[in-house]
Amino acid sequence: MIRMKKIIEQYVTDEKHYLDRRAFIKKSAGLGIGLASFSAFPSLAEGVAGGGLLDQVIPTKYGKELTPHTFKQITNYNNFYEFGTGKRDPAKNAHSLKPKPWHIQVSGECAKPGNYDLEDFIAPYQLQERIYRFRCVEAWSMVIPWVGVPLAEVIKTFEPTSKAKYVVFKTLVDKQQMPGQKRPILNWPYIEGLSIAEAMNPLSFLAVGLYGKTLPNQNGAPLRLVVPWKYGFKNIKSIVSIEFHEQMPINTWQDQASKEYGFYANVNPNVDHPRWSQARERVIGRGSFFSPEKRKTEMFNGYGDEVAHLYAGLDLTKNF
Ligand SMILES: Nc1nc2c(c(=O)[nH]1)N[C@H]1C(S)=C(S)[C@@H](COP(=O)(O)O)O[C@H]1N2
Ligand SMILES: [Mo]
Repeated sequence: MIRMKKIIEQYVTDEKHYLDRRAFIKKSAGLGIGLASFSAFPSLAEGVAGGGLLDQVIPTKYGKELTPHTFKQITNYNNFYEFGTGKRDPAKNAHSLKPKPWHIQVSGECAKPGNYDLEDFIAPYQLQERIYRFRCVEAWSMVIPWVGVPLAEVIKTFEPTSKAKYVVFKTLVDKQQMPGQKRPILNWPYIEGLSIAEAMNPLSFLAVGLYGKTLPNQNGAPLRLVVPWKYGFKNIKSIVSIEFHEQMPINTWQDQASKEYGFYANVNPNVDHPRWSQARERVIGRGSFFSPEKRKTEMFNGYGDEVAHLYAGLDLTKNF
């Protein structure tokens, strides 16, 4: 119990420092002081995987008006079936994942395929922070302050050919590190994909951290996709493979239940899941168990200005 209390206090402290730091950066920006990054704070020089503070993260315009959920909420209510199907299982079990060293295999329709060490993979890009809304298909939501790089920049580096119409991502398969894979709950590896146009959209993000620190294992360390206008299941975790395909892939949840989950998975309050309404969402940690706080779900999770054009002419009731 005491240990647990210690850990929780640690989280709370970290978060307070983080928020103070943000306020400081905002103020400095207002005064025209050129503080361009978090680099005034000590770097643990641990790189993007290893559990430390991330150095040189620049703030962005994304989500400035949003209030993030706490570190504790974001890291203790998760979906990550490789570690169990309960919401608290990932926090309990994901310590067996070893996010360092980590390699990413890039293959398929591109000019620069290869097997990259994560540090080299991420090194060319400026790390930035984006606060995004996150909406799971199960009708709950959070607000998460990610650190990462725009997916478009990464994709350009690998020079996809004209045949590349889709980007496909795969999660690690390793029964030792991911004990949930000992059972065929899903067809491992977990697979997700985006059209090239979706992947090149400025909102698409590859996260290596949250709250200014490297990603906790339960949130998909060391590298996970973040596409905030889509349901949570598109946000594939612990990526080891990025492939450029000519054909649309069958993503994991479509493979599980194609009548309930499709390829697009755009957040849409007007198209219900066959078993529940998508009109509203339960905001994690707000309200009480008996009377949870709910908010109206927004079309494209509120990111319509940025992404609606991608789906012009597409029947979203059929392409769910
Ligand atoms: N590899 C993998 N990625 C995954 C999942 C999973 O089970 N395995 N769950 C998805 C679902 S359904 C959701 S809602 C989000 C949850 O992300 P979070 O735990 O960081 O909030 O991860 C997505 N990515
Ligand atoms: Mo989800």
